Amino acid sequence: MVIDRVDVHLIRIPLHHSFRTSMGTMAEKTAVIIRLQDSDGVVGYGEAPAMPNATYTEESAFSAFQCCTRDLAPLVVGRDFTSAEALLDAVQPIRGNRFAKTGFETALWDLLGRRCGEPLSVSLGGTRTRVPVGDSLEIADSLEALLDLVDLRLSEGYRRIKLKIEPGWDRRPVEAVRQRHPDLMLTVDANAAYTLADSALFEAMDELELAMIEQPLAFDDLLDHSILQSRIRTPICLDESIRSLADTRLALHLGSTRIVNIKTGRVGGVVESRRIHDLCAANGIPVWMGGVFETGIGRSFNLAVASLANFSLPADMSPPLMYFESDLVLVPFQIVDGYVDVPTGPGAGFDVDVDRLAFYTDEHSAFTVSDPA
Ligand code: OSB
Ligand code: MG
Repeated sequence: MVIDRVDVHLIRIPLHHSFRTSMGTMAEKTAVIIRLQDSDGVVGYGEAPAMPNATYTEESAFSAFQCCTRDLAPLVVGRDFTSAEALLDAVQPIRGNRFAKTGFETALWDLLGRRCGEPLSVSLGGTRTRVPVGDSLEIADSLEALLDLVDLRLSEGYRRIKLKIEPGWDRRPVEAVRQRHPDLMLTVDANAAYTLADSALFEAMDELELAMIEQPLAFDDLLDHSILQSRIRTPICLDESIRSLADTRLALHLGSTRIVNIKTGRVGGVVESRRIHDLCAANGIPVWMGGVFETGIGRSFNLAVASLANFSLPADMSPPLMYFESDLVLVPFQIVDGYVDVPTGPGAGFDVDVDRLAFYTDEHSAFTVSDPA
């Protein structure tokens, strides 16, 4: 089985509303969608769910598109892969660029699963059949608007609420939500907006009984996180700082984090996600599946990974149509009673809407094996 054809699509989908965090305001959904086709005509799709700008990690969807077309596709087309690990070996010469690699790695998982008719969660050894979900709430225009949105999400069944915070929007909104919902599983996410000089703020937050504080400090500073964690009772959960198994080993060694947010895209794919999951499980560190506003394609891989046993906390798994004008899969997943079912179809278990993929494609490159002369 040889990868005969690679298609790289840069997609851009309008949002219903922009989404504001300490990283800035996101105005559109972007991603790179990878389509792999093998010599038997079997097709797999994957998603590199990178943001419009390099504000979350060093990659943007535009840089990921460049990496996919210039660096990765030539290493993949014409090759025969029997496992995701073999593909990761082939792209190993390319440094970093984990979102871009995830596009290819997930597409191969989907293709291999379709070839043998096995759902990805089964291939991975997942045990959960459904995943509890929480929502991530943007920085609101007012306290009233925030409180109304929390009420709405709780009425929709969400099992955890995460508030995006930044300097000037932290103590007051978090206190207001806690006062109104004393028993809610409540978390905050700073997306690296603070420094150790803000320790007093986080010490004061201990009394709000947050389930975790996500990435309070710089994206690349494990040492400061370990110092902050030693000063507060609330668990720190690293997001941006965990790019790999090696980062996770160091963070656990330093005591920089007590919970780990795993995102398939941020860590370079399903294989690395499972390695991080296994290491955390062995060390008694709970993990949960984060998100980067994936389409239904990327969310399906996240759901399969989140079927692993140590994914014990609610995932960021709101339906793409809550944010985007349109999704790229034919059948969007539903939240039922605060849970989303793990897909059971072959591969990642979705069907791509090829017309919508074409409609939202801004740039496209195709690679084929040239026929021998
Ligand atoms: O920090 O978890 C984050 C979205 C984009 C980039 C980073 C983050 C987020 C979210 C929303 O919080 C998660 C989602 O529902 O996809
Ligand atoms: Mg985060």
